[in-house]
Amino acid sequence: MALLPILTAPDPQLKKISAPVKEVDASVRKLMDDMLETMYQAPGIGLAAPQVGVLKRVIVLDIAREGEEPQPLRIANPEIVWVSDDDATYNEGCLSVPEHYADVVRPAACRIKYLDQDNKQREIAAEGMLATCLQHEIDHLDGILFIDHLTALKRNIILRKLLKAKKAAAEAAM
Ligand code: GNR
Ligand code: NI
Repeated sequence: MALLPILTAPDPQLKKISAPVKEVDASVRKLMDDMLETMYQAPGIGLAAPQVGVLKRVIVLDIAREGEEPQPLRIANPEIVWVSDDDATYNEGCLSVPEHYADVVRPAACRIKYLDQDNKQREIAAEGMLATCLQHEIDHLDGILFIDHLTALKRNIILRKLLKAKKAAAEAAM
């Protein structure tokens, strides 16, 4: 296993659309395992391949709480096949938008069709935190960050702060 560097906004890679995997083979399984290790270490409850610079439709999640049995999910080519009419609001964060949090409204429940780590077609029904997190991760595969669900004003305030922090970090490294 290996830790992968996590890209932060603004970064053009995070705006790109990722490509489906042909099948979940050993190399995709290794990517999933490296992403899980990176996610646990961050720590985070989800991670999408484009966040580590890999433009493939692969996501991993684990919404188990600390002290609970880990429940890693390895997902390729996720497709939302149903969303509920009712919405839910969660205060979201993102490893690619460090230290910023905002309320995002999304469908409260959803059903996702995907390929698991054994290349097997599966479907899951999700609600609550898992539904939010799945939609957040699938957004990443289409170049969408949670800040894209905010007003342009709020988004630009956050992006300017992130850019400033990046410039300061680059300056400090010289
Ligand atoms: O760790 C994460 N926490 C989180 C909290 C609320 C809604 C979504 C998330 S996902 C985030 C990790 C991440 O950036 N995944 O892309
Ligand atoms: Ni994210």
